[in-house]
Amino acid sequence: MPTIKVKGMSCQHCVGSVTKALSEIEGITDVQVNLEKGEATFSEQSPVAEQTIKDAIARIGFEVVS
Ligand SMILES: [Cu+2]
Repeated sequence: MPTIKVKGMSCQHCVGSVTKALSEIEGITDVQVNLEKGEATFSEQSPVAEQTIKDAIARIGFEVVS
């Protein structure tokens, strides 16, 4: 499963926002966000461009760091 590092999450509300933003991307399912690690993992049902993920996260005020 792909794992991304998300910068800026501080509480369960942030986790909810990131989970929702990722889940809404076409092709992404099974999103799991770990607040302590600052990580999100997910399944890709179809290939998703890295930029699409970065944009979705940036739109809600967080940053994907790699
Ligand atoms: Cu928060």
